[in-house]
Amino acid sequence: MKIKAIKAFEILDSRGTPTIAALIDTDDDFKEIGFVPSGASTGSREAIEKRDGGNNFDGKGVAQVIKNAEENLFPELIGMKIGSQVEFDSKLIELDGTKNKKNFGANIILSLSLAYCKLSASAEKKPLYEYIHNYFRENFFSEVKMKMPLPMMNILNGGAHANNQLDFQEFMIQPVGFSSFKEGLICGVEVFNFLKKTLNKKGFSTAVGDEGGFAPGIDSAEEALDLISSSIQEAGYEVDKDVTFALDCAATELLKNKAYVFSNNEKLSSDELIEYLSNLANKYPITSVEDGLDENDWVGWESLTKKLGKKTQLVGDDLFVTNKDILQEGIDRNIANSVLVKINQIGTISETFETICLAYQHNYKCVISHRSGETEDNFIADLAVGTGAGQIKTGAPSRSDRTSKYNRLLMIDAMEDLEFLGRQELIN
Ligand code: 2PG
Ligand code: MG
Repeated sequence: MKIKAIKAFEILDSRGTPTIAALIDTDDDFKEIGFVPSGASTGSREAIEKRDGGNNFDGKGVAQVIKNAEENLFPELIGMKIGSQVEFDSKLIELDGTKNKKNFGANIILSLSLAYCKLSASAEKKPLYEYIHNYFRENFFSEVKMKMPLPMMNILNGGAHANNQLDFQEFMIQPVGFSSFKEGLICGVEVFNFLKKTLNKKGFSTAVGDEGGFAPGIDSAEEALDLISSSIQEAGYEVDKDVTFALDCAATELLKNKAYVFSNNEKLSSDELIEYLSNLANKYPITSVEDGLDENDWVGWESLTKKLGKKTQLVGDDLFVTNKDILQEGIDRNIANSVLVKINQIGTISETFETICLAYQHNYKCVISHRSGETEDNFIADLAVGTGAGQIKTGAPSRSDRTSKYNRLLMIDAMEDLEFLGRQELIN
């Protein structure tokens, strides 16, 4: 099977911001589309998301990005064989010719890489997760097993994703005490629904933020965690035994002039923020902390990892930006113990595989993640299952951009007899 034609479209993400979908057509008439997500709190070393500037869509249009690729990139890809992701992605990287994909843009490149991966699965007449699994096992990490991921459900939103005073970006729950994905998800959904009731009763808004979680007008992490704790209990579950907490502090967004600045004007040094996080993790069953410190505060990250890394999953998002070279530096310096995996941070599926593989080789956990600006594409559900990552972060069970991933996982779970490890996926 070979590439016959490529067409790309300027479409909208879940925030109404333009993004790209690319359709690859083959000489066997198989066609697949890849849709590209987009972040709000981005790491500075992410691959470049290219935009047109100018007046349309407040400068965020991608029509020119597409036009440039139609003229200078697509013709080079016609006739390429389907089935070798590494070969295809290497060609994209070579044609772009820059380290961070700023020539054509990581957004157009990823749309092609995604569509190509889906086509390879179609060509083999395999479900996408199974194709990914086989390819990843044969070309990257042979010991991997397919499994259902433990969800990290972002049910209370703050930071850059909501219009409230809550400084940390994501207050997530992990249904750790269940023996199947479905039971875990049901628990998460029930807690989400009880949180709505709790917020209603207390007179808070139940409007939702970018990732489908509620965005009440509260301003402290403790208040957020207390509200979620009571919702867990009211839903009939036990805090810690059934459900634990995961935070994304997105601390890069908080750093101003060398201090972490909170909405109450409190300014914390790196050591003080580590102390605060450590106290929070003693008070509440927090099993995972993402971006607890700024992406450049590597000295701080060393102390944070020493202090919390034995008992808490410490996830690098802005810190590692799904880049294997940066992850390698982190591994060398004993920083964090887990990596957030976002396909558009690096821009191709093969490079995503490389990063996951490196993490596995060094015993770092992987959390497959959405972006705050998403589409209906549910590729990351298959990616999580196929690479056996063990965890997925894809928002609240609300808004179709988020539920499309959970729904895909529910279908995979119903079709396959895959293991689900719950708490065992986390450190200790
Ligand atoms: C994050 C993500 C996804 P964004 O920080 O982890 O939740 O947000 O896509 O805005 O970077
Ligand atoms: Mg993050």
